[in-house]
Amino acid sequence: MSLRTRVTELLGIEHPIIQGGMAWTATAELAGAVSNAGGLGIIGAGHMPTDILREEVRRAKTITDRPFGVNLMLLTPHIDDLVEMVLEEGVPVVTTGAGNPGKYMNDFKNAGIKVLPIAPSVALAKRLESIGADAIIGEGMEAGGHIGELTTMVLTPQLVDAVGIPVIAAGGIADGRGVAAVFALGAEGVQVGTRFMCASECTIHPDVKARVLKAKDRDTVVTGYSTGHPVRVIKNKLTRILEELDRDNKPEEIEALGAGKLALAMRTGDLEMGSVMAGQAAAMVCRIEPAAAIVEDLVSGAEAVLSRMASVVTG
Ligand code: TUI
Repeated sequence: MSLRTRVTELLGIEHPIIQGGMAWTATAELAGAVSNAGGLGIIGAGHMPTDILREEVRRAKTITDRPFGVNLMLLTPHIDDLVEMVLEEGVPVVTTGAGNPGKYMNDFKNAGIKVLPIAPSVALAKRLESIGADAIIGEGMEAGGHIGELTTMVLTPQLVDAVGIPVIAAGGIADGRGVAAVFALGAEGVQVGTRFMCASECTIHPDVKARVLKAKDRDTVVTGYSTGHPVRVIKNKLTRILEELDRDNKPEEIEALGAGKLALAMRTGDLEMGSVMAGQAAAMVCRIEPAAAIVEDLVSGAEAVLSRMASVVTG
């Protein structure tokens, strides 16, 4: 059995499982391993310098012959250079986050790149469909990192009703039950981030993996509402300081204090003053295992739930 949808068809992949393009976390090793396992691996660009991202893209090409993608974080100041590099390197798929990729859409389409923007709302998804997006990634606020306002449970069916292109659900999905649940809502694919943080091939600091494994249901918090770019992270000393600044409505100080803190967490393993971005599903991640085992578990778990549900229907 396998899960075949318009998303597997569109992307030329075996399973409709897309790995979230997490900045400072999703490097060529992880993306290549997910693509080799039949999903779609994504390299997270974040604020990465253009030449370093180019090296990541080239390394991914040596790890996998299968399609992979790059996530472009549209708030980064040198985004135009990153886009140009992605066009030059012939990256097959681009996902975008933290903004509207409209300005680049024609260039992506002319280069034959499949474009999967992340949208946290219906209005933005409709606009993106009208300018040529190939699918929409609807990300609920259960997700880690920069988030919108709506939950996956209410965002997904509204997106499915609003657009004709496939919807990929993201936020709070960490096992086959989550995959089956969003398929029930009409999604044709999933994007999973947090669980892939604990893939063996993920190159983040081992202390961060250990922290995710230890996470309980209420261990994440959203900070930075006053900046207009709220982010979900695991609670620590940094988030306690940020919450106070949020209460005092000091967005500039939050931006200043937040700079460089994601790398501090993911690369240095600073769990107290680093920004340990992870979704609510961190509490559901229980082991470190190869990316291929994660893809297999998501798919076989979803298949088991979906066939069990079909057998409940009688008459
Ligand atoms: O982008 C993400 N998650 C991220 S980006 C990131 S790096 C960062 N660090 C500090 C501040 C901000 C970012 C860490 N995690 N997810 C996708 C996502 N996109 N979530 C929300 C959005 C979004 C928000 C507004 C997409 C479009 C949008 O459009 C506004 C507009 O222009 O209409």
